[in-house]
Amino acid sequence: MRVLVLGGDGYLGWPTAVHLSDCGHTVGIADNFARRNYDQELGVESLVPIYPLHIRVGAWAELSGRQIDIFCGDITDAAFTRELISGFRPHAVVHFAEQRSAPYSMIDQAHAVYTQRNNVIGTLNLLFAIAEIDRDIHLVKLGTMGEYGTPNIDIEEGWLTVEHNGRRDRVLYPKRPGSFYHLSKVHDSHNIEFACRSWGLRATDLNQGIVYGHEIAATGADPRLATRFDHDAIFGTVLNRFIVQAVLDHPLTVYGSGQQTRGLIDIRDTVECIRLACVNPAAPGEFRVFNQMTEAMSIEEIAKTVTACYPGASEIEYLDNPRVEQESHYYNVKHSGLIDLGLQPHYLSDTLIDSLFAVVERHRDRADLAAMRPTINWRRPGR
Ligand code: NAD
Ligand code: USQ
Repeated sequence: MRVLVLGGDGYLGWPTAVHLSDCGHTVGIADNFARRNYDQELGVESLVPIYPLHIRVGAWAELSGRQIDIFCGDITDAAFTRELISGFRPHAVVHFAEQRSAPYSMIDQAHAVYTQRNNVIGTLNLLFAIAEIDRDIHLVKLGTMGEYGTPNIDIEEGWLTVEHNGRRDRVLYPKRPGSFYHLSKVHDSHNIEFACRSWGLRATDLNQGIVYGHEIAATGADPRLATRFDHDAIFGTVLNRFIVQAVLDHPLTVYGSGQQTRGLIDIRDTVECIRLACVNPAAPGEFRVFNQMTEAMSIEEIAKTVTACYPGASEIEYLDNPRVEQESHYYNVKHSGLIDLGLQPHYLSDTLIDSLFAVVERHRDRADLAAMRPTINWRRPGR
């Protein structure tokens, strides 16, 4: 297949592009390098050094004999997006190209507006380009488990059958997201469902949980292929942060009571889920939703798992929760769609955690302890 990976220079986009190429697909990457610019803006950087995209692609070609095309540009530019799709003529477009940090979207008005503008307009441009150029192109879009929030009923895969006053209908699952970033994904989902219903597009919305891990087999082969590994309080995600905190002898920063539960997924499963979605496309007109997570854990359980595995001393610090989120809630998520397509999940294990401790140990001198404490407060917009 010809697969275009939008946001292919990011934490997940890069290993996904390599995995798809490794599996024999013809891959193109588009990116505007916004993520590298947020590092400049925030004065932080990936704990693991990352190489410029052309070096990564060159190293992959050297090792595998496979080329990946690079397209530099911003998908909020409609002309760029149209030319990208008409020039590459993909069978599938994997869309990672969004601002993905909840705290970043909550910094102030400008960051909330930037996030929603970047994410919603980029996706709209893509929908229009696909509708104009070839409605058979399958859109594989990264959504998030956070679109649903933490409702007091089971979370279905995107759709809910409702009975009301004696009548029955199948409706999009009600959403109660927890940040302007998570809201941008809800707006995307509604726009994509409308495009499928109106124009007959085919789309898969992957409501992904929090990703942890660093390497997949193919990117572990050469340091030039490494993907990013963030540990700061704005872009670092919880499990990866806890690993870094344990190694650096910094207390593990549990927000609130830590009873809030989240869906998790290993980065090796992320790239395989994307491949499975691409090779098993949605039908014309279908808005298909999968919950892309493999297990659920409370934040406190994650912290205790990390401290139990760490060979040295490590402790947990319970901080006032800077976010507005339920800490004690029901959480039961259906996530069988990707398993039915053949996913064989990796569950969080001691071996994986040990290998992540080793990655952090190798790069511990690059860690920034000052960036570890949360500075963005949901209740106090603006700084
Ligand atoms: P990332 O920030 O590392 O990667 C996103 C990439 O998209 C970056 O390289 C960035 O430069 C690029 N980009 C952003 N806006 C763009 C634009 N307008 N035009 C072109 N390129 C643009 O993020 P990630 O962690 O790799 O996440 C990828 C996707 O997966 C995101 O949509 C995110 O919401 C979703 N997701 C991530 C996680 C996670 O834990 N990392 C979990 C669930 C869902
Ligand atoms: N948390 C802590 N301590 C920390 C960091 C986070 O207790 O040091 C808690 C948060 O309060 C929250 C949970 O851990 O309850 C998850 O926070 P996170 O920063 O790891 O993840 P989140 O903000 O939800 O966002 C991440 C990605 C985002 C993706 C989302 C999937 O950045 O792109 O969409 O995970 S999900 O959470 O399922 O919506």
